[in-house]
Amino acid sequence: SIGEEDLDSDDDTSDEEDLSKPLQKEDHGGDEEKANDEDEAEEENDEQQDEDEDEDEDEGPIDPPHDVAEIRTQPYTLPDHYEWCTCDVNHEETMSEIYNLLKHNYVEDVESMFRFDYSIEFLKWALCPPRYCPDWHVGVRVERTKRIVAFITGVPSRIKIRSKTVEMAEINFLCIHKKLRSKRLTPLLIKELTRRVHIMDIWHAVYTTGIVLQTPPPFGMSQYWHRSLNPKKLVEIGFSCPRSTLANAIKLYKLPDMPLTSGFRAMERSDVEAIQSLLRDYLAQFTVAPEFSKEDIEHWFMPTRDDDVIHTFVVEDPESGNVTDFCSFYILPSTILGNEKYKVLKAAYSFYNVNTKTSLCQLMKDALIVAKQKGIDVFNALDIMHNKDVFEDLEFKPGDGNLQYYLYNYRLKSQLLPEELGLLLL
Ligand code: MYA
Repeated sequence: SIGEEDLDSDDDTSDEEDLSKPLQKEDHGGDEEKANDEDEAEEENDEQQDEDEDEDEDEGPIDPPHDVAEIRTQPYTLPDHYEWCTCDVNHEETMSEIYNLLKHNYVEDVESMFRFDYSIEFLKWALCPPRYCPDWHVGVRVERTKRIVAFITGVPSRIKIRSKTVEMAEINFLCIHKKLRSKRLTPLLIKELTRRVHIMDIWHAVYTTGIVLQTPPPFGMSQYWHRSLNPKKLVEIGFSCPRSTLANAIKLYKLPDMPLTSGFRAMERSDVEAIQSLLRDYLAQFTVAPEFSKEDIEHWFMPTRDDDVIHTFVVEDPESGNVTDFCSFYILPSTILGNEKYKVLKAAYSFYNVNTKTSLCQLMKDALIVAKQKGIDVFNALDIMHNKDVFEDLEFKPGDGNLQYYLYNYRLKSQLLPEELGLLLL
């Protein structure tokens, strides 16, 4: 039987039978799978035809939108013993199930030293932006035990690609229980989510992955850089290699106790419009970037009182009272795998930063200072937007993690450089 602890543990194999058999059977040609394949073949033919028609367009949608009435209303068929579920993010028990699935089975670094540990509050924030669609939070359960074993999500977003605005779904949190890997459940999850997105008359998506996928090719690639805030712990857990002595590292990474910029303070609700306008002007220079409504800004940037999820700081000009700059970062811890002394790596990730008056370097330094005050061990940033400009001065070091950017059903004429990317996915 599939006990709760069995599925939550990392190394248990007692439920192997229950979890894998039906899928293997279906893999070898069950009727339902065949029915799905036929649907798929038909859809692929359509797509190919449309692609051919659009051949000489070097940039834009690949497949034109369909009539929503043509989209199948029934979910795709899962292998025997599994069922789809729509995960209600406002349901505490469901959220703790998803949290546990991800905690034990989501993204790890290449050496399996760390695994993302998205908090429940983080997941709620990430999955419930304005206009979110509950149907796009898709899970797969074992029919008998109701255990969640796979997950994928989408949230709506407006993405500006050069001068065009495209309605999209941002896809994230694709996860399959370790014991159900390599059984081609992923294509089924993607197909079912695609159907649910299409039904809402949305025909494009954007997503990032740590690995390079073949089709479609990525439209952009970026690299993670890391700024040590707690060098002793980072060396002890094997995150950083000691370059010289620990004493030297501590000296190198020392930061002032308080932010340096006068007028630097936590964002308040009354800053929403200022941030929206600063961000709109700033993001205009990038080839691909989100467009945020006022509601979006409030959702994505406003720190919530009790949560350690998103932090935004503004610089309010002491003379004019205007907000001239802001920086933001989100908190995403990782489980440290197999370390006796430390269990959690507290990491902050740079989100969006806009400077008009303060230098970007000083603004980001203040972000490091407040992150350090919050007990963060490492501050991570991608080399997108203008981030690269501050890495050297602020002692960021390049990491071995890359992030690939993809668009679904949209072609760009050439691959973008990191500095042309103005989009950050969680
Ligand atoms: S990225 C985060 C992905 N999650 C993890 O890395 C967590 C740990 N890993 C796992 O849970 C599993 O290993 C996963 C694969 C689930 C990744 N994106 O089921 P399979 C293809 C897309 O036998 P498994 C994120 O969340 C692979 O190339 N496809 O494989 C964004 C192969 O296809 P093909 C992926 O190892 C997600 C097929 O799956 C990925 O058991 C964006 C094998 O399936 C990946 N990260 O499970 C999803 N990894 O044979 C796309 C493998 O064709 C969204 N594969 O090469 C597309 C837009 C949809 C919406 C459209 C709306 C209009």
